[in-house]
Amino acid sequence: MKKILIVGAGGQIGSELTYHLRKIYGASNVVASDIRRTPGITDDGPFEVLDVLEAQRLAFLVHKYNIDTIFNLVALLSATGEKNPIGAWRINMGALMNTLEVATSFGCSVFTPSSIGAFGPNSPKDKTPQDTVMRPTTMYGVCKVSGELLGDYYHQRFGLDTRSVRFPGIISNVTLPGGGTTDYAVEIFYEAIKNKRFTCPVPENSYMDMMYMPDALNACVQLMEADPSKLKHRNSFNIASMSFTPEIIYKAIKKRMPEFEMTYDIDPVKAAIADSWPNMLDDTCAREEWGWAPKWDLESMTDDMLKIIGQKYKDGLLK
Ligand code: VAH
Repeated sequence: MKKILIVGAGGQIGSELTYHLRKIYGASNVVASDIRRTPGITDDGPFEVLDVLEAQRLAFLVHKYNIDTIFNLVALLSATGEKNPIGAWRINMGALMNTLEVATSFGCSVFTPSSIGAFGPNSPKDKTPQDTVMRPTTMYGVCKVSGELLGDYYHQRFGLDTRSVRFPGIISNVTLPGGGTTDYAVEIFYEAIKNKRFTCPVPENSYMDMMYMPDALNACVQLMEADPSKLKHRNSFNIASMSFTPEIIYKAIKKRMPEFEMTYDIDPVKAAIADSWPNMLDDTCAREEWGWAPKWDLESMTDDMLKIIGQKYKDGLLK
């Protein structure tokens, strides 16, 4: 990777991936783009306003910056997708199709994340295999499975270098997620510090795969830098690091903040989505084919999140 374009750079992953890639490859070699100017990421490197549904502008930017790798992070997430399924399909698949077509024209490599949301209630729940039945019951999941199939098709049919990981819920402390079923696992930290209480929308025994952002960012780079001859899979790799329920994360925080209290006000849409997803993925293929090895677990992530978010409130960066 030498000249990178991030599409959807203003989101939860994109905002941190931009900084991460700029540290590795040099700020001028990583072009951030999003549908509107995003404070922060426009500061220390090239930024372009891009509605990725406009294929001609995407092609113009790929040509202008001589891009060789595109990270397509544009997605309406699971819960939002259920409120606007047509919009989710149009945006998620429109962004991907334009990315694949432009990348094929210019010979770029493409990274488009998939998700644990690509699995459904008929997929094995525990140690979910890399290759298994995938019948998701959300529009987000349908988009993710379709995206995986399209990524492999463009690789097999046109020789495009497409790669992808099935992200779990990602926990981070820079940009809040929006519209996801796993967002509670981020919001709980902010509420614990700010209000010492949290009302959880997901049932107490809903296991879901989760991952701390630093591991997610490393996965993006490691996979895209991997030796293609070693890849038996491409779209998309199971990756896993931790799996927990709301009760488990509540107890981890309470151990550190005894005054923290949590109640439940279940969101039926999020409950149904969480119930349809796996408990924990089997990530053996990612470990064997490109050396995936997460560094963060529940305890270390909880310590780091409370420390960083607590400091932001102390410094007045959060209200
Ligand atoms: C969501 N955060 O909840 C996203 C993610 C695995 C979950 O895809 O929709």
